Amino acid sequence: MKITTMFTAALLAGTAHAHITLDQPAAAAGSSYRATFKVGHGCDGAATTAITVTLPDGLRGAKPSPKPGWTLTTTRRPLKAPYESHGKTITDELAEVRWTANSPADALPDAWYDEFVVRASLPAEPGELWFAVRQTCTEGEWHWAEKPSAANPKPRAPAVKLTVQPVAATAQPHH
Ligand SMILES: [Cu+2]
Repeated sequence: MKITTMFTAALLAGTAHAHITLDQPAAAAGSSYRATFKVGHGCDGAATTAITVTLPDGLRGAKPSPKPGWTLTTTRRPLKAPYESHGKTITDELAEVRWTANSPADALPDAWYDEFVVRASLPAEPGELWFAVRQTCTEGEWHWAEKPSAANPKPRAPAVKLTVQPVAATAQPHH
């Protein structure tokens, strides 16, 4: 009886416990995508003071949204394969975005909810993109960076997955 109760509780926690996820976990290849990272809780009750997102390869023209009360910092990395855009050769790309609360009063309490946004163009090829997210709190942190595997299908701190879908055959022509 006790074991059954614990198992049920764990299952409920698994569904109710939202971790960090995307508002739109799937989008069409080649589309302009608004990656909205949903932060539903802190670290074991502690308030969130920073969110750091590592972007996967393959996005183009990624731009983070600033947030009132949070300082936005970014790092860039050189591209393995530079490309042309608007008549310019693009040789580097956004690698990491960090939002840091300006003061304890700006931090996100465990009981509150907020969203952090990066806009980017998705790759032309369908597939999976994985974002690693570091969630820093007043005490402790989460590093959402584990990819599910056969050995560990439900990691404790999963990375954030975006499914890039094939463009539907019925899609409207580009205009
Ligand atoms: Cu969670």
